[in-house]
Amino acid sequence: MIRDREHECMGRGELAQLQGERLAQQVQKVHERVPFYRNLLQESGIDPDKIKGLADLPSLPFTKKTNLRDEYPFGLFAAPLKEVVRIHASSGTTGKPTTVGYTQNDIDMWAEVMARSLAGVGTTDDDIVQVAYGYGLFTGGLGAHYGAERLGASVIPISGSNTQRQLMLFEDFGTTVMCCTPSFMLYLWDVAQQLDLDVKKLPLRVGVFGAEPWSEAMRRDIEAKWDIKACDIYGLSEIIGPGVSCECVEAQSGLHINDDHFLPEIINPDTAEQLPEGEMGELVITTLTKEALPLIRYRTGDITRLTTDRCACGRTNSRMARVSGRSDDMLIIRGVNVFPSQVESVLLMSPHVEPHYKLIVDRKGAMDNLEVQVEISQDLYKEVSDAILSLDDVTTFTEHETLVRLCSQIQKNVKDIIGINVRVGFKEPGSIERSEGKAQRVVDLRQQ
Ligand code: DLL
Repeated sequence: MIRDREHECMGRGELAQLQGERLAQQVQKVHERVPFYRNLLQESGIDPDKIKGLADLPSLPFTKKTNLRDEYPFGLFAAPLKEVVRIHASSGTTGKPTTVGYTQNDIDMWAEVMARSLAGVGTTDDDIVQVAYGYGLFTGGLGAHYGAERLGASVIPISGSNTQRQLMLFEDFGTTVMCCTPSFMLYLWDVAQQLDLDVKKLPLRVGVFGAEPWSEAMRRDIEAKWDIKACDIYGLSEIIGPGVSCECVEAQSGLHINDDHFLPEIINPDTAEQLPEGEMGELVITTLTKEALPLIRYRTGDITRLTTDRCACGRTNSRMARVSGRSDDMLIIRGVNVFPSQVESVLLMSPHVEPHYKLIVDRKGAMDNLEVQVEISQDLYKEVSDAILSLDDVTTFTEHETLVRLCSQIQKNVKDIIGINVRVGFKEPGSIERSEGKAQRVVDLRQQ
C-alpha cells in the first residue's frame, strides 16, 4: 500500500524543486544555528544565500561521523534542548557514542516515514506487529514502534532477546509482521526447530529486516524457512533511525528512499566525487526537514547505488540497492576488496551449509589470510558423524570425504566470484554464536 501518494509518487521534476527549496532552507538554518556549520561553510567559501537548489549540492562540504564525535554530546544540535523531546545514541566501537536529538516535529516525521515503510511491506491496522529491535538508545525499537502505531496496527513492544517468548507470542498473539535483524530471525528459526514448532503454520506474513548487512541469498533462506516475505529496511541514527528507506513488498527491488526528507547522493569514497546514477559508491545523505540535528552531506560509510527509475509498485522516489557493507567493514585481503556479505552470498550457494558464519582475518608475515568458518547443515553433520563413528581410517571431522569435497567447492566458488583464496573451517550446527541484535561476523586479528 502507498501511504503518501503525493510524496512517494511525485513527478521527479516537482520533487527536485521541493528538495532544492528544502535544501536551501536547511543550509540557512544550520548556518544560523550551528557554530560548527557556520565555520565549515565559511572555511569552504560558501555563502548560504547563494544555495538555491539541487545544482548547488556538490559545492557543499561533507559532514563526517568524526564531526559528531568531536561535538559530543549536543554540539551539532540546531534546536535548544528545551525543544528536544528525545535523545538516542549509537554505540561507537570505541569511545563515546554518537548522540542524536529529535524535536516533536522530528518524531512526527520519523513516525510518518516509518509508517510509509511499514505500509510499503503491506502493514495495515489489521496487523499485529512484533517489534523485536532493541528499545533504548538504539533507534530500531522505538522507530518501528511509532511507525506501526501510526498505522493503527497492534504493536507488541517486546524488544530484542527473549527468544523463546518471541516464539510464544508468534503462536499466542498471532503476530503477522515481525521487525528484527535478519540474523536474529535466523536464530529464532533454530530455536523453533529445537522446540518442534512448525513455523510455516504461523500467521506470520512478512518480516521487516535491517540494521545490518544481509544478502539476497539470506533473504531467500529466511523466506523459505519461515514461508514469509522478507523485506529490507535501512536507516541510521544520525539521519533519523530506521525508515530512511525500505523495500516494497510488491517488487522487493531496491529500497525506496523517503527522498522528500532525505536527499541521497553517491560519491566515490576515495575521491569524494559525486558519481552518476547507477554507479556503486558511498551513500551521502542531506536531511531536508530535520529540526534538532540537520546534517548536510553526511557520509554514511554505506556502499550502495541509486536509481530513479519508476518501480513496478508505482512509487517514483529514489531507490537504493541493498547495502553491501560499510566502507569501514570492507576487508582488504591481499589487495582485493571483500565485503562479508559477498562471502555470505557465495556460502549460501551450497545447500550443505547454514547461514551462520564468521570471517577470521589474520596476517602471517606480509600475507593476509581469511578463514571462513561456517556451520554445516544438520543432515550433513549426521552423515559425517555416523561415518566417523563407523570408519577407522577417518579420524577427524574435516578429513571426511564429503567435507573435503565441499571445502574445495566453496574455495573454488570464492576464488571464481570474489577472487581470493580462503581457508574453510567447518563447524558443528549451533556452534557459532547467535545474535540477538546486530551480528558481528568479522574477527580481525590483524588489529589486535
Ligand atoms: O541500525 C537503524 C535501523 C534500525 C535500521 C532498525 C534498520 C532497522 P545505527 O545503529 O545507527 O542505526 O546503524 C546504522 O547500520 O549505517 C548501516 O551500516 C547499517 N544498516 C542499517 N540498516 C541496514 C540494512 C540502525 N538494511 C548502520 N542493510 C548503517 C545493511 C544496514 N546495513
